Amino acid sequence: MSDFQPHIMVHEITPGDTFYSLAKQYDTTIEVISKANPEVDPEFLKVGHKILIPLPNPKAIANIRGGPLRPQIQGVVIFYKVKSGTWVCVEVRGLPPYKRAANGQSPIGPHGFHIHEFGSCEVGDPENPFQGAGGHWNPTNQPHGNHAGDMPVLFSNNGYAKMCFFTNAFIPDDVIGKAVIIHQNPDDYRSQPAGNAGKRLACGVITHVNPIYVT
Ligand SMILES: [Cu+2]
Repeated sequence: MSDFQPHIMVHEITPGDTFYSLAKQYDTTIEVISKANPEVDPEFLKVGHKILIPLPNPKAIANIRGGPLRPQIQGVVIFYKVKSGTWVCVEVRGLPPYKRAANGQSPIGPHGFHIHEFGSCEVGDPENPFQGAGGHWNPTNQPHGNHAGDMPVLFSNNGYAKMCFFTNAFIPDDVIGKAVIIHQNPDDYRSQPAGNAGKRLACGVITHVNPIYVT
């Protein structure tokens, strides 16, 4: 169901860059970078020029499954190690239809989307599922809006959402064994401690990607 591969990032050459140093930074190989940039002479990299870096295999993955409030949800979140951080891609289907705010209730969608501190997707209370995932992953004791686990809201297109974004708040290894949660309501990025994002619709535990299974 996923068409994540291949992903390509654009890198602007800075002083001191070599194909070797870029390969290390992006966790890829000199050969991969050379192939993607056949017109570039690695002996004469020009500062400010842009080259293409095919992303390496993902380092971590979370398979997302809907809970009792929205069992239709399924999807995947993939974490790539890139220079100075992580490139996070998500693809999800089965999100509920948008509902505008009314009678003091928050709208349904766009959907709060976070990394929570515990890698548990046990349903628990079906009226208030996935509480076992705990609160937002917040290793540096920041206010909500700046938690390492705070991510952009998911916008649904008739139930389908797809996005990628960069964060320097963590590398993929940091989030292994934690959980991704999709909420019913938008994250306002200011209410404490969780952005008033409401109930937990879906959950996925983040695990290592075994390189054997990825080509
Ligand atoms: Cu959350």
